[in-house]
Amino acid sequence: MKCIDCKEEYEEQPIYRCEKCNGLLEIEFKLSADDFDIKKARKRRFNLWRYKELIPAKKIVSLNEGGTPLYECKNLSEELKVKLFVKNEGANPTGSFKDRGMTVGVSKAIEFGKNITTCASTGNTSASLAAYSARGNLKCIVMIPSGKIAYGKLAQALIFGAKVIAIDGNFDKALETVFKISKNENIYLLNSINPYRLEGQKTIAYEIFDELNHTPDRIILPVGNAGNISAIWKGFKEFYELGIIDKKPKMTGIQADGAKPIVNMFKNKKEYVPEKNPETIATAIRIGNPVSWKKAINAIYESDGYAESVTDEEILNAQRLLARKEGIFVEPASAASIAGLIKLINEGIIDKNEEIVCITTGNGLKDPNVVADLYKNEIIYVKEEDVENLIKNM
Ligand code: AN7
Repeated sequence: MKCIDCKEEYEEQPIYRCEKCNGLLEIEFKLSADDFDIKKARKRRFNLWRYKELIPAKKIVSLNEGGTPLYECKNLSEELKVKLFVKNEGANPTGSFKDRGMTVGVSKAIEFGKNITTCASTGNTSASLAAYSARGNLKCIVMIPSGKIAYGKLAQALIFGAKVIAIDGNFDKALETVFKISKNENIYLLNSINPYRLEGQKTIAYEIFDELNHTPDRIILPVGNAGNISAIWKGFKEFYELGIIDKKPKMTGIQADGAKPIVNMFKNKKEYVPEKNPETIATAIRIGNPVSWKKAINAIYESDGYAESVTDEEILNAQRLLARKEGIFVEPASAASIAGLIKLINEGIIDKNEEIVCITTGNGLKDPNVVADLYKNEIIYVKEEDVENLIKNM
């Protein structure tokens, strides 16, 4: 483990920040082409553990995560005049990319001899941690912002048997609270500040190359706590260092207008300032003080990428567009990537014919209420005897 600021190195151990300067930690490999043979990996089953030589954990707890589909979106590509792929992370076992981090993180909790896991969450992290903890026979405590998590995610945390604590306050407040309880030595903190989580999530990059056989021009994804953009960038950098790829993509992060501290920093070339009262319909990314902001901003600058924000209306329009043009149903936060794509095309930041992979991070079924409310007027109520007439006039 290495501090991204002061570069202090640590043996593997359950710590979350640099003990010298409080900086973020990262897992560093000394990589050489002899350690990992992509041809050999490709003969294995298509899931995250195909890349086991590059993952610093033993596969102790798994639900067959990763190996998610990369869809070529012909209809939207034609409409938007780019070459668009969607990597649908909603196809993971609990319906979000968080499962990639949790198979590694919960395996690590067991390696470190912990018996309780915890996290603060806007929903998906808690659903995933609860599932992997159940499978690993660990107790699990999750802190959620009261009333502000999507119904499907809450249902998951509850059915998997986590102790669900609803905090009167937002995600940022919940995160402060779990930091305090994770000083207890039986407890392992599995928010994305935990660098092992990112070691699982970086495999999104590996898989994109694995399926395309080359690097796309750009990756677009929603940014909340900023772990995933950092993780995916790390994955591409590692494949580059290993000589597997000779080009890296532009990392492009999308936040919601009501929760955009990283976009503000990028666009105004200013210091990082947290957003005190984050607000958006995309509750997954309703985060005002993203813990990994520094890793994320590094990823954006190093990759010549971009950061943009979108309105709730743009998010909901993109959610509908992706569903109706491509048959892919994603939760609002995930639709932010498509909304961001459209905005950046209109702004001229994205060139025509660019090859782009949008990461749709969570399944649409996570948040059924948003859709049920918006589209309830599309239901056609008729008497049985009137159905035939209605169809004739369609
Ligand atoms: C669907 O579950 O932070 O930038 O506590 O659920 O890596 O935080 C969720 C985040 C994007 C943002 N899309 O990823 C949580 C939580 C979906 C998400 C993000 C989240 P990061």
